[in-house]
Amino acid sequence: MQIPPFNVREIREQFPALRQKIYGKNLIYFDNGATSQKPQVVIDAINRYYAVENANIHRGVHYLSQRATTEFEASRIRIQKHINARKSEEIIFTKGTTDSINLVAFSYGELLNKGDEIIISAMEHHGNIVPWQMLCARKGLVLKVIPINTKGEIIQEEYDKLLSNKTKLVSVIHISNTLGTVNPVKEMIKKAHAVGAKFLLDGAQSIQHMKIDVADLDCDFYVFSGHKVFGPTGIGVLYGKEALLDAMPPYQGGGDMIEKVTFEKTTYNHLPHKFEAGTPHIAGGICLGTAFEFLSTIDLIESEAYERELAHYAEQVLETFEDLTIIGTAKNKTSVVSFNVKGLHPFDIGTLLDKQGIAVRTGHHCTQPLMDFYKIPGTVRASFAFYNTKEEIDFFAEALEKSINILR
Ligand code: 7TS
Repeated sequence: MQIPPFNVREIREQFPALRQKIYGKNLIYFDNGATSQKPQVVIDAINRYYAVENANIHRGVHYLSQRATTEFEASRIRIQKHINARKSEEIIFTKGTTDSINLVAFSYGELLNKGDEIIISAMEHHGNIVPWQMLCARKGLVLKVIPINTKGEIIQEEYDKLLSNKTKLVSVIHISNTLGTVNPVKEMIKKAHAVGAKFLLDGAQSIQHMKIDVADLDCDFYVFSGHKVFGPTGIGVLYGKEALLDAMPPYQGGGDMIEKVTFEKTTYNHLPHKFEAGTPHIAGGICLGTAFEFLSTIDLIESEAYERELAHYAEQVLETFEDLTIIGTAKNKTSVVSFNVKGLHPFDIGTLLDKQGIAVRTGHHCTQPLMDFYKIPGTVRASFAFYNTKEEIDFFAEALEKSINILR
């Protein structure tokens, strides 16, 4: 299919949420790091599913069940193709990024032994910290943290020092949800493999901002949430290399994940079903496929460049403010601008921006250790998607100035 030229106006038209007014003001949605808005095709697909397609999957002889099964599995294949996985069996549907990481922490964790080491970075989301802490407590493993510099970049020399033959897994955020840093993960994956460790890439903030190719990256696991990539909430993906997923024990037991059950012994289903116990989020799975169908109509090389330009423009505008500090100044960054204004609390700024129709996130962004590193309670975060515009950033800057004047 020919991808049309990147056109923000045409893309915006597909997102009904962006047309609404909040407190009588045009909505400016700068909270895409938390969740993205949904295009009309995804909303229609959700309605259509529940109106006329609803049935349980992998079990019915009847027409609707077979059709839902076909669509659910077609979505898996669409996602496989989008991220260039070798097989659709390598795509496991989960509830989201957090669920995917917990699955790996439990199941891959079962293969690890006392004294084995796991490495994460200092800029991880709680979802990529706590599951490893729980695993370490359960199995007597050691969690190591790669430090970052004040720009918000992983210190590669420190990473090199932490890697050893004790390292069994490295789990790192691809793009920081708080700082916007794009980590040099391809090189980091190579280094992990050189000591025999596996690599999990937290793609919660990357799949919506760049073309992902898991074969090229050579990561062992890649995880993301459907709701941040223009799809429904409650659905997400764990990509894993087949041999690794095959070697891992099931995470949860129940229907669908079995081959044969007797009271004496149960054998498990093959991939991907081994990791999908119980009735999955069928509508979510199917409509996540629709979200990827939508993504396939967008030139992701162009949109990535456009989003970098938006973030850069926002930084330039914010730098003109007195007493404003941008948190996260990595050389390679995109889509996120976090900041603080001296003497003002992020929450107060966020509240006043909201009254002007602008949605930002304030607080620690589920990265409390990162806030501790910068010795701040939180930030105001504007996070962009390809449907945002420079005009919105200009309006945001005016609104910010008004807010600061009110608070001072
Ligand atoms: N990892 C990263 C990098 C994230 O940004 C998030 C969510 C998660 C994991 C967890 O995703 P979930 O869908 O399972 O909740 N990040 C954010 C955020 O920045 N603001 O709200 C949620």
